[in-house]
Amino acid sequence: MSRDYRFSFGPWNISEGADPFGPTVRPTISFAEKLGAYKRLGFDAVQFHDDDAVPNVDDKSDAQLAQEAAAMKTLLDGEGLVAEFVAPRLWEDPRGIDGGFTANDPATRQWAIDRTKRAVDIANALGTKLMVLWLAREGTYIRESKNAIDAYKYQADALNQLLEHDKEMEFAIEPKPNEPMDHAYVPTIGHALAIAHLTVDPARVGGLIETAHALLAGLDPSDEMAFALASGKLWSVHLNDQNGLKFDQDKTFGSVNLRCAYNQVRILELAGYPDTGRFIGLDVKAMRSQKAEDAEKHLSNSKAIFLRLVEKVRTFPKDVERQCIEQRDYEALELAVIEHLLG
Ligand code: XUL
Ligand code: MN
Repeated sequence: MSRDYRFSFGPWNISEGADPFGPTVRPTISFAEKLGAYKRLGFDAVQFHDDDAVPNVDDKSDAQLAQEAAAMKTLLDGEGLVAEFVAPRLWEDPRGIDGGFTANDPATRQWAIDRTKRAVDIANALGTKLMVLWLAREGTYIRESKNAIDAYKYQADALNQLLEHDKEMEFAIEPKPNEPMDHAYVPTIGHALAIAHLTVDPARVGGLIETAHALLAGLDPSDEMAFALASGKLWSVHLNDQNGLKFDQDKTFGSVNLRCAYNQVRILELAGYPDTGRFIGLDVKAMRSQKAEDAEKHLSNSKAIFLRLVEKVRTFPKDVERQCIEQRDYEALELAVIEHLLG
C-alpha cells in the first residue's frame, strides 16, 4: 500500500525549534544532511522554496541562478529524489513587508512578479512543472490600508504574467485565512479557484490544501479538498493538524482530530488521488520540546498515521455504510465509523 501514495515534505519541516517567544533549541541541519533524511524516512520528493534551492535569489545573476539550480538538480538525482514544487518565498524579503502582488507600491508589485518568474525558472531547472503560491502577506493588518478590489485584480494580473512567462507551468494556490496578516485575500480554495477564472488560462491555476489552514478558516479540510478535486484541481496537500483557532501549529497529521484526518484520507481515496501522480505533502513541525536526535518523528509519524488511515478507509464495511445511508440512520453510521477507528 505504501507504494501507491508518494510522499513529500519541505526542508523547513526539519527546524531548529524557534518560536516567537524563544530562540532556537536544536542545531541547524545542513541542506545536504536533510536530503539524506528523505529516503531514510520513506519520502520521494522535496518541496522547495525558491531560496531553499538557490539562496539569496535576488542577488544572483541569471547565469548563477541557472548554475546553482542545476547543481541542486544533480544533488537530488544523486539521492534518487525529485522536486515536487517550488514556491517563491516573498514574505521574508523587506520589499514584501506589506505584500508583494498586492503591495500599494507598483515597484514592489513588479519585484514580486519578477522574483516569482525566477522561481519558475528554478522549478524548470529542478524538473518540476508545479509552482505553489502561498500568498502570505497578500492581505491586510487593517482594511483601510489597501483597496481589496484592486488587490484581487493585481493577483489575477500577476498570475497572468506568470502564465505567459511559462506556457506549461501549473500554479497551485495555497489558501490560508490569516497569519502573518490579520486578513488574507485568499482564505479558501473557493477564492483560489475563482481567481483562477479571472486569468488567461484557468486550467493552469489550481490549489494545494493545508489541513491547518482550512481549520483556521473554520472549514473542514476534506471538503476543501473535495471542492478542488471536483474540478481536477487538487495538485498537492499539506497534511498536518491544528488544535483549535490559534496560531498555525503544523502538528503531526491526525494527532489532534483522528476522525477529521480519516475524512481527509477518505476523500483522497474516493478521488483515486494516487492515480493522479500527485504527492501527499506534509507541512509539519516538531514540537519545540523535542530533542535534536528525535526531531524527525513528526514526519515519520505523520506518514505512518496516514497509511494506517488508508487501511481504515479501505476496510470500512461498505455494506454497513450502504445500509445506514439507505435507512438514513446516520447515528448508526457514526458509531460504525468510531468503532472502526477504535479498532
Ligand atoms: C505557511 C505555510 C508555508 C507554505 C509554503 O503557513 O504553510 O509553509 O506551505 O510556502
Ligand atoms: Mn503549508
